[in-house]
Order: sequence, then structure tokens, then C-alpha cells
Amino acid sequence: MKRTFLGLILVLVTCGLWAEDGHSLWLRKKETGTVNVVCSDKSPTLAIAVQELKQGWQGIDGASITLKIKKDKAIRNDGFKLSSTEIQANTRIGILYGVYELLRRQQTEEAIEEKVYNPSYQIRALNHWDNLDGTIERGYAGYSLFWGKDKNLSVPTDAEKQLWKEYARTNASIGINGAVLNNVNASADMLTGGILQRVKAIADILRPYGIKVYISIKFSSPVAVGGLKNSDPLNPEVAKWWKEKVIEIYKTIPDFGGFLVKANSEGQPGPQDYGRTHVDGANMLADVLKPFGGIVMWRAFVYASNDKDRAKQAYNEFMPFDGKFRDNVIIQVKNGPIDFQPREPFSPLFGAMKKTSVMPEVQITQEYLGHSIHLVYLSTMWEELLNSDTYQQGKGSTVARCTDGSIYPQKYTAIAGVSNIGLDRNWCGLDFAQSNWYAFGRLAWDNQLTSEQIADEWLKLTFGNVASPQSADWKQNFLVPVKQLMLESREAAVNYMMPLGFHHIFSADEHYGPGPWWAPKGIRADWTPPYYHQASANGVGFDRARTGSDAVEQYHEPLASKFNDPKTCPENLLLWFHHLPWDYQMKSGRTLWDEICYQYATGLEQVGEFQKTWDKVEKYVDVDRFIRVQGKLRHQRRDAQIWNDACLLYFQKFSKRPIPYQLDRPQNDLDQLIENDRRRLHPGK
Ligand code: GCW
Repeated sequence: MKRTFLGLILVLVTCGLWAEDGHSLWLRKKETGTVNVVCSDKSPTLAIAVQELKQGWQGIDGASITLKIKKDKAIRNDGFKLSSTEIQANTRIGILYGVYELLRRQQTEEAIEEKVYNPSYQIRALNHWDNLDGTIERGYAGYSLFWGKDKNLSVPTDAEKQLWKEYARTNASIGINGAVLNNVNASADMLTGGILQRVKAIADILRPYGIKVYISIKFSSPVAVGGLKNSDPLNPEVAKWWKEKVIEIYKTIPDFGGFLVKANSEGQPGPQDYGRTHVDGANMLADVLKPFGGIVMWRAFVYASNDKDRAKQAYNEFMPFDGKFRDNVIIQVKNGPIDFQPREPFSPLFGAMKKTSVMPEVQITQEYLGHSIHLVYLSTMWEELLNSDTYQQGKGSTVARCTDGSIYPQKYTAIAGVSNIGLDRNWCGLDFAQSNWYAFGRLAWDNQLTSEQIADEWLKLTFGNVASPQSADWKQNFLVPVKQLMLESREAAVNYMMPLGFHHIFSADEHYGPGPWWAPKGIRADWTPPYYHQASANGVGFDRARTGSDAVEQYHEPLASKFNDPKTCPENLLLWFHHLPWDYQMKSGRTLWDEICYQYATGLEQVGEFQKTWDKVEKYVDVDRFIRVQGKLRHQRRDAQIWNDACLLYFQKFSKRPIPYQLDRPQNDLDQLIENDRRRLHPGK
């Protein structure tokens, strides 16, 4: 029976008729053999482990495998020891992770040698920017999995529960063990009865998969939903209110993870509203969570309107507090000093805060990288971050080592990724965006994995032939070129959007297309692109050198001096740190202006090549996914053209130089692009 059915699948696959809607992600159904699982533990987590083995087994037919919970000093936290006949772990969830690792190795045909696998970070969390009305801030894949305005929130439907289970399983398969269920721009209603009931319902489903739930809280909740006069963290009434709230939460959800807090940032309330500090706010919450083992993830994403250089602010505001936070507070720091731009240097807070737990926050959702339209594999960007050397404790003090406990003895280590998933059938809007969810989990588990390896795994699992092992033909003609495409894709996006250290020259609000011109009167300067590019007849770029804002000083030597000198500053960050004349000589021998033009042209050309690569692999991909990706690439190519034309024609007004004659001429008219953008921002006017 099974064979006949598989035969049919084979025919469909070969004819390209087999439709894949992307819902199964990297956990697609496969042909399996039988396996005998020896396991004495009857917990829900181990029941899942056994079931996963039985439904995903690709090893020797009829083989036997033992699942063993037994302490071993070499195994840390939820790590595990794997061999082809046994999985051993300290914890139940460790066993489940071992099962997923084994199945992945079987499917990707990687060796299974006896080896211990330990996670790099204890907490590996998704941050959902989901609002209670079901919308998602910076979400490009439909509405929220968790919330919605027309739902009876306290009584989830079976369909919702089923989806949460799939969500939990998917996350567990890549080691994610935390979910912050709502937007950091939080609603105070999160802490009210009906909503907490739903948090409980979600937690109950996520629990067997080893995932803890956390919530984002609004700092002014004591006033907003508690009826208190203020939310001053040093007011005993306020602390008491939080204490009672926390007791109520833990009665409902005994393994609740803790709070994520965005305070005094972009208009959110916080301790500074009462003349208090981040320490006062974070420690008050930490104290009430402490007896239950809960933590506070306190974000360092802060910037006031009055500073000369936004890039310096988080560091200036947080460094004086190093060593003052409780040990269950973790400062959550975005990868770069500004805001998830296509390329930023790492945030100088990494490694600099030596007596405080610090965790990186990366953005999986592509707010600044083409939403769910552009194919951009973000693993290379995160790898760049994790491997950046801070030099804080000598050479080799990478961001990874400064945050994962290798260098500083943090009580908790963690990493967060702003989720890119929603109710779209394929979860992420764009099929390739699934690779970013996957990559985040894999890097959170092992921050030394390479993007190449992760792409390799993901492609095999997601696009590999379900009915037969990966053939040599498939590897050579699908895997190799598509992997190459993925590995280049982030650099391509940097090239056609913001090469050479340009940043934040997006059109307002949506952060999708170009808008280097956008600067209406009366708006705060650091919300407008000209603040960041500083283009004038004299040159372009933000002067953060010692003669400028001196942001370079926030980096440890030798970086401070390296960034300070345009000759030693990496060219891909040149305009981040320097304001330079248009005729500045680049390493290529070109002038800065010509180099800018060439970089945009390169980006454009790369996307053109991606289209060709994709068309060439048509016969290896099911029709549905092939067409979807093809359509998105077409869109991306048009967008890259717009970026190229808008930026070159706009900056040309300052540089007053020709676009090098070897390059293709722009196809769009600048005035028209500006007008289109104006209409988008002010529809009907
Ligand atoms: O990147 C910016 C986004 C905001 C977001 C903010 C943050 C949740 O544009 O939408 O708000 O960062 O990280 O808090």
C-alpha cells in the first residue's frame, strides 16, 4: 500500500504537479521505515519523542533506539548525547531535542557519531510583536496566531489549539524554548483575567514541547488596569500591585517565564516618567518575579529626540548602570546601535557591560529587508554579528562569546528573535522567509554554526525530494546554486538598498522602499533620512569619528581607532562612521560617488542573477512554490531598480556628477518616485 501511494507521489513530483503550500515547513512528511523505541518514561514530552521517531524514522528499517534520562556532566541544560542507538539527556526536553537532531541528520544524510550537543544559550526566544486585536507590528504574514479582535479569547477553538501545537512542534524541532506572546508596545490589558486565561491555554499546549511563555508588559499597568494613582517603581503600592499580579500569573501558569519590557522608548511609559531609572524599574519587577524563577528582559532600545547622535544613546544610557541590575534581569540589546538596518556595526554594549547579563535581539521579520517579498536569508547577517570581535577581553571576545556565558559569568544567557510568522498558510508569507525562522533557532542553539551549513540543512529538509534520498543531480543542480543564492542574498539587499554604510534612508513608516528625501518640517530630525545620510555638496555620510559625534569611542581598541580612520574603517561601514567628499578615493580606485553607483548596480545585477538561478531549477521544485518564489523575485527585481534609481538620482543632486557611463541608466523618474511616495503617505491628497 505504502509503496503504491509513494509511487503516485513520485509521479506527481516528477510531473511537477505535487502542490506544496509550505505549511509543513522543514518538517514535511517523508517515507519512513520502522523503529523500535525503548523508553520507560511516560511523560507527554517523551510520548512526543517516541511518536516523532516513529513517524520520521529514516534509519535502518527495524532498528532499535533507547531514550535515556540520565545525568551526565558533559551534558549541560537541555543538551543531549546522541549516537545511532541511544539518546541520553538530563531532561525530558533534552531527549526530544536529541530526537529532532537524529531525524534531521538522517534526512540530510549527515553522519551520526557519538557526540554531546549543548545549547549556546539557555533561553532561545521568539518575540512576537502581536497586538491583542490580531494585527502584528511589522508582521508581513497575516494576522496573529494568538490574538484577534473577534475571538472569544478565553475559550480557544480546536483549530487554534491545533495550530499552536504545530507552532510548538516546529519551534521545538529547532530548539526554540521561549515565546513572548505579545508586542513590546504592550497593551495593559495583557494583565487582565480573560487574556491571562488564554496565555494559560497557550502555555498548556507549548509546555510538552519545552517552550515557556513570557509576556510583554506595559510599565504603566498599575495605573491603566490596577486603578493606582501612579506606576512609580519606588512606590510600595506599585510594587505590591505587581507582586499580587505575579502571584496570580504563577497560580495560573506555574512555569511562566517572565516579562519583556520596552520602557521609555518611542513613547512607551517607563520609570523615567517618575524621575526613576531603568535599574529602579527593572529591579522592582525582578524582585517580584524572583521567588518564582521568573526573569525580566529589559530592552536597551532607547533614544531621545535631543541627542546629537542616536547611535550613541543606548550605550550612554545603560553603561552607567552596569553591575546594578539584579541577576534575573537580562538587558536585551538589538544587534546594532540603531535599528535592524540592512547593515550596522554591532552594538557597542556587547561585551562592554561586564557585570550585567546581556542578550542579543535580532529581527527575523524583514522590517528593513523587503518584508515578505524580498528573498533575503538573514543567517549571514546574524553570523556576522555573532562573530564580530568586541576585543573587550582581548582578541576573540566575539559578541557570541560575550553573551553566551563563555566570557562573563551570567546567571542567565539568552537570545531573542522578532518573529516573522503569522496566519498565512506558509507561516512566513514568503517561502524562503521560513529559512530565517529556521536559522534563528539553529544559531540560538549553536552560535558557531555557519550560515552555509544551516542553508544546506534547510534546503534539504524543505526542498529535498520527499520520496527518495537527495540525488547527485539534485545536489549539483538545485542545492548548490540555490544555496549560493541564499548566501549572497543579504549582501545583495545591502547593495541595492544601503551600501557602504548608508542606513535608515527608507521611506517613512513602512520601511520598505527608498525615501532619502523625506524630511517634512516639524518632524524630529532622527526620524528623517537626511539626518542619517547628511548629503550635501561637500559629501555624504554621518560623521561618527572623533572629530564628529565620537561614537567610535564606544568601541574597544583597536576598533575605536580602526573605525575612526576612513582608511582603516571597513568600507562596508564607511558612511556609517564618516562624512566624506564625493571624490574620496576608494580602495577600488574609484571615487566615492562612482563606487556608490557601482554598488547599487551590483545589487541590481545580483537580483537579476537570482531570477535566472531560480528559473533554472524549475524542474526540481513543485509548481506552487516555484511560481510563488518566481513572482516574488520579479517583484524584488523591480524594487531593486527603484532603489537604484531613487538613490542615485537623489544623491546626484548633491554630488553633481554623472552616473558612470558603463552603468545602465535609471529607468524611473525621481520626481515621479517622490510623488508616488508622497501619495502613499497621504492617500487622496
Ligand atoms: O524597528 C522599530 C520598529 C517599531 C518597533 C521598534 C521596537 C515594536 O519600527 O515598529 O516597535 O523598533 O523595536 O521597539
